[in-house]
Amino acid sequence: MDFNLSEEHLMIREAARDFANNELLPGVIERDTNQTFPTEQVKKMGELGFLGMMVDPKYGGGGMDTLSYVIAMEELSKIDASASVIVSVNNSLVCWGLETYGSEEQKQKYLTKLATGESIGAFCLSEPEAGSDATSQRTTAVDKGDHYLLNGTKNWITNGGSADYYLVIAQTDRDKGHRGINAFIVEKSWDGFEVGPKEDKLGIRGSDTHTLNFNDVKVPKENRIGEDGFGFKFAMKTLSGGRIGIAAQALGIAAGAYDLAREYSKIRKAFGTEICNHQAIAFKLADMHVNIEAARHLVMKAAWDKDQGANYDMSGAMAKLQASKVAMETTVEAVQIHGGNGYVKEYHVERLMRDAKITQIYEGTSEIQKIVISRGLLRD
Ligand code: COS
Repeated sequence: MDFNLSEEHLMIREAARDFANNELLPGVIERDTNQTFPTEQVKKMGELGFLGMMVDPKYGGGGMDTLSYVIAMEELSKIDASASVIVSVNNSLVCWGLETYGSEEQKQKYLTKLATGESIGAFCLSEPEAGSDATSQRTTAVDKGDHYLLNGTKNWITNGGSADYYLVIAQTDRDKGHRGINAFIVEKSWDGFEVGPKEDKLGIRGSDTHTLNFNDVKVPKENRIGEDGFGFKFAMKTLSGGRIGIAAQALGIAAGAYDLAREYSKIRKAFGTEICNHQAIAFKLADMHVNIEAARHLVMKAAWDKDQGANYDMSGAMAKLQASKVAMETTVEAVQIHGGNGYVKEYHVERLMRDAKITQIYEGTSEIQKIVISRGLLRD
């Protein structure tokens, strides 16, 4: 075993850290307050290769491994989780799904633009009545010969208003249950596609989350991903990798809050000394550090599993379950260490605390991760 990062991984960490501090930190509070999508920052992340990190260079990607991706996700998320979720969705849910299961034509037409950040993608599985219970898709895609007719509503879609291309999961044959579900590539400009209201969220307020409506949208047959009926498995397989990205995001939120709390504890004085000299604070820092380091090992193990070609359903779920719990606990403690200042936007930790909560909900709630883990444990 080797716990050292390679030169290349260290360089990626440095590049992501620099970008986060120089480009994401300025204006992060205002973007959160005003729910402003980080358009300029996303453009730059595309230029630097953060939006298609793992995609084969022949499709415009960085050709990197999953470990590189989680390292970058951690660094970006320390500063701006709204920006990092855009990175995560585009890399894990959209580019990976297309590269792994898309046809050559689909890759040439869509992946080449998504991997470079020229276009942005969204992943549309959740519905008003199909969140955790993902097989209960109400959106329909009726087979009309040379095209499908898509009708329905998708909810809580990250990049909902800003994406160009949408991977949409829909039911084609209800009698076949989950085996009658398909996944499609839908273009924003198509007739009948409508971006609905933007959500006013607790956290990750810079990312743009929308309801989407599909009213008789004609989707050409060649835009179906994989064989007829592959859509549910496509969604599950893609989400398994997405969960590693969100686990890395949660890790970054926790690590960012810990960094701020530690620095603050070294300058804030109470009872005649810096508060880090009080065990009440020092022990909190010790707990935070241990929890973060343990979560980091789970995140890296899941990434390593994926890079080895091993099954990562369970390790990804474990990483997300634990890292999101640590993100929540650590950010609450970081606010506590900051005292009154922790409740004030200027100190960043209140935002990180609000941002942390979604990591226990999206791409599978913590309860869903426990289903995946426990089924995995009891399978044999
Ligand atoms: N990879 C490949 N196939 C998978 C899979 C995976 N990770 N997980 C499930 N499947 C397959 C199963 O093998 C099964 O296929 P077969 O019947 O051919 O064997 C099929 O998918 C249905 O699986 P299952 O019977 O386990 O479905 P359930 O309805 O019990 O649901 C959970 C399984 C709960 C794990 C799934 O619905 C889920 O992950 N829900 C959460 C969805 C989610 O993350 N929503 C957030 C939206 S994105 S922000």
